[in-house]
Amino acid sequence: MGHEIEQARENSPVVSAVVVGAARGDPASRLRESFRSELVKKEEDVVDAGWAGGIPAQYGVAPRIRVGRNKWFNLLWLVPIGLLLLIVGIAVAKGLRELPGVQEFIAKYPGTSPLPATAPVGLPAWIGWQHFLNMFLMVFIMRSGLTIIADHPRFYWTRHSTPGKDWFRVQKPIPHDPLYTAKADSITLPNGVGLPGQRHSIGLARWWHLGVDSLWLLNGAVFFVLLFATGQWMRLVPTGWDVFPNSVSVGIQYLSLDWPVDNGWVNYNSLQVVAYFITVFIAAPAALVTGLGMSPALSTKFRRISSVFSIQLARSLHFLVFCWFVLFIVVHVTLVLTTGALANLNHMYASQDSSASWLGFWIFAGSMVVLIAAWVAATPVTYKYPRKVQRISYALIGPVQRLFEHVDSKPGQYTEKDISPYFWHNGYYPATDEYKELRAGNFSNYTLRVNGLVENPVELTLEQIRALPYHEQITQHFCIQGWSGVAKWGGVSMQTIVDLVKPSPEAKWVVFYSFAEGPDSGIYYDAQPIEQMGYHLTMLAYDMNGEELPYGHGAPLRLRNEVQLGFKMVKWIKGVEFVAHFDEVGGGQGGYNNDHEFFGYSQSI
Ligand SMILES: Nc1nc2c(c(=O)[nH]1)N[C@H]1C(S)=C(S)[C@@H](COP(=O)(O)O)O[C@H]1N2
Ligand SMILES: [Mo]
Repeated sequence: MGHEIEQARENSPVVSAVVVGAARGDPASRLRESFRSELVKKEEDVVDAGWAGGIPAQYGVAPRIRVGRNKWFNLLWLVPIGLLLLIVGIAVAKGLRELPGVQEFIAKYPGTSPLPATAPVGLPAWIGWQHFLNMFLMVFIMRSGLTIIADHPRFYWTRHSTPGKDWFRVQKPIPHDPLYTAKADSITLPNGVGLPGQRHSIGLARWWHLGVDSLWLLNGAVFFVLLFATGQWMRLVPTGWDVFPNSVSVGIQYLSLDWPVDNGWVNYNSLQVVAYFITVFIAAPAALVTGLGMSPALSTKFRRISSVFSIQLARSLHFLVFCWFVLFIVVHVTLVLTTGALANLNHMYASQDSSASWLGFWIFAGSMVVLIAAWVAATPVTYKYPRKVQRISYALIGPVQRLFEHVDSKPGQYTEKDISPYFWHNGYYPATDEYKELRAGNFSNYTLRVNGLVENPVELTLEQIRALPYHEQITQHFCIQGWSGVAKWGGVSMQTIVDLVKPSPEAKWVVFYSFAEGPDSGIYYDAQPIEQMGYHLTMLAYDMNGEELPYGHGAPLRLRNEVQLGFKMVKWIKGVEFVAHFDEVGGGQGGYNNDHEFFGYSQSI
């Protein structure tokens, strides 16, 4: 139904009520004037106490899981409960081993499945290197991932991010204030845990996360190739059903504290094989797939997949993959160190089968020194050289981000029944007298100025904008912080504006200026590639969910560009300027958050 209206209105001829502002008595020179004089010229180049408007630290609460409708279980209880279960488990396992049936079972399934005759013996040096690189890179991936979570410390199962429907939170319940923002909800992480960890340092955390991810994936790809080229895969992939009874047998043996005799140099026990298999062949690929599942560009392009595998499902599963890795690391390290540490370290770090030599231990110790030094240095170095961190990471992940920007956004539409019952607010509300007066006058004196490198600059009243062909879309919003929501947006397609002003060939970027200032003063703005202005789902909205765009969501006019993250969708727009390049505007990074908080300008993932 909605789409039919949209079609009908889009096919209507351009209404001729559009006139330039000069007709309303404004001097023609104003029409050419750029709002860039209201921007802060400086780009941030360190993170210090005054950074991001001096956002004060705010700590969350202990992690909680929702049980039923509104009961919350504090996960710290898992510590005593886990200890209790361990003690009970040990007692039960010890008892079991007294039973003749269990003894027969363990004799039949001692815990190790035989390997094919062609399986390689021993661990070559490349596995040691890959193991170290994998561990080293994962430290930064996991820490920066925690900082990303801390920016919206809640998980949901559906794309609606409705308060009270979160299944996990590290933050208090959402307050009833209707204008509560997602930024206000963000939390600080204890020093040394997150990367960087300061409250709302998600811009830098994402550079770490995505940049190191690309190295981790490269390391993983090399690992997979070598695994299959050398036959080492046979040691990690279960090849018979007996892996299950053997795993149970190993479990009972471990729990009864009478451990199986292992020879990891030749063959892992079945529980190890299962754990390694899950980690290498399920968890690692799942980390990639669930990570990509959060991309606005890919979710818009592959809307059908995203309808089922929504950003929030992807985000929740991404977090559960993280939990698996944490659990794996804790158990793995504990067992490596308690089941013949010297031999185990010799296998992995010195590629030799010896339980007497200390070589493996010393190489391991050296690698730990490197890891801990990097761990300690990462946050302070990031605060001191944030632009370097950004540049290095952008060199790694930028090509993929730019590639995904060119996807077709058209499939990304939803239907009325998909509209979210709650849509988060975000950003800094406009506080200028100019905006307050306009709002008090119901925006009757509002004008949108569209100028820059165009043939026909215009200044349009809201009435004139409303007279342009109507465009409507039901689409999903992806905030960089992690929440999402679907809404119906009504207004004018950016293509209509482009046709009206006729950009000159030199115009390559389009800058949107807001009435609202950002936390570091200067008005909010964002620059976007001109190519995306022609996308079917790029529009200026003055309606939301069938009503006038509310104050909190950007009245009277806000941008929608559905291949991008939410921070690019400027609210309370007062001007649009076509420019050759954004480096001449503001701090030169392509947007307010880019100048001040190290966000990137191609944020398709
Ligand atoms: N002027 C202005 N526009 C802004 C912001 C802002 O701080 N100032 N925040 C952005 C961010 S981070 C998001 S996620 C969306 C949120 O839009 P909503 O409040 O309608 O959900 O607005 C974007 N537009
Ligand atoms: Mo956002």
